[in-house]
Amino acid sequence: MIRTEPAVFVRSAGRKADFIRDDRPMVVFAGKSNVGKSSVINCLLGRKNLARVGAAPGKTTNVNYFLVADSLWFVDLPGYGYARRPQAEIDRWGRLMEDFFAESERISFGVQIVDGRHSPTALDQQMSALFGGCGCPWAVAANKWDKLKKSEMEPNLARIRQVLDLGEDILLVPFSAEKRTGRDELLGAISARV
Ligand SMILES: Nc1nc2c(ncn2[C@@H]2O[C@H](COP(=O)(O)OP(=O)(O)OP(=O)(O)O)[C@@H](O)[C@H]2O)c(=O)[nH]1
Ligand SMILES: [Mg+2]
Repeated sequence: MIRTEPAVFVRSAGRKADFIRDDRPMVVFAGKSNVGKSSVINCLLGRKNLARVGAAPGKTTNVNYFLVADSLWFVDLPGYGYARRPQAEIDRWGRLMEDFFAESERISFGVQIVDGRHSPTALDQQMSALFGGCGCPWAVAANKWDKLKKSEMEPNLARIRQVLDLGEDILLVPFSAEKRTGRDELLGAISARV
């Protein structure tokens, strides 16, 4: 299992010139706004508020880099799909993601975070296609799992797998950043690839 300490915030990049490029493996976290990307990162790293958990959705509009145990990067991508954003900001997000995924050979492992309660959105599907198309190993975390009824669990997992068109080889982890459900499983998957 990878070491998760110490973890430090290093940089917030708003343009490609500021992306961090070095030889350390990069684990990339993506998902729609407010789905809990920052919370999942905090949970994996065993920290309370290293990646800032936003009160207002859509707050993380830059690519945020965290250096873990001096040996790998955790990268918090800006969230997508928050409805009430100005078009200019949505366009900026699109360009930033395009620039980021243009260098996708640098991604050692991708973690797509979806809301375990709901069917994935069209933007979630696009995100899956980006990870699937870039050739990097990746996994999906169905977050906020603590909010599901028992009877919803199996059907929701099946629906997420189907809507995102995940092959059987793609790991889908029920996750709760709040209860730490799925933490060991996801850390294990990351550890195997970095
Ligand atoms: N119940 C529950 N709430 C969660 C969980 N994960 C995150 N949340 C809550 O969801 C809200 C959003 O969490 P963030 O971690 O800020 O989400 P984000 O995806 O980083 O949001 P942006 O950076 O703004 O796109 C916060 O109020 C969290 O406390 C979870 O597993 N269970
Ligand atoms: Mg965030």
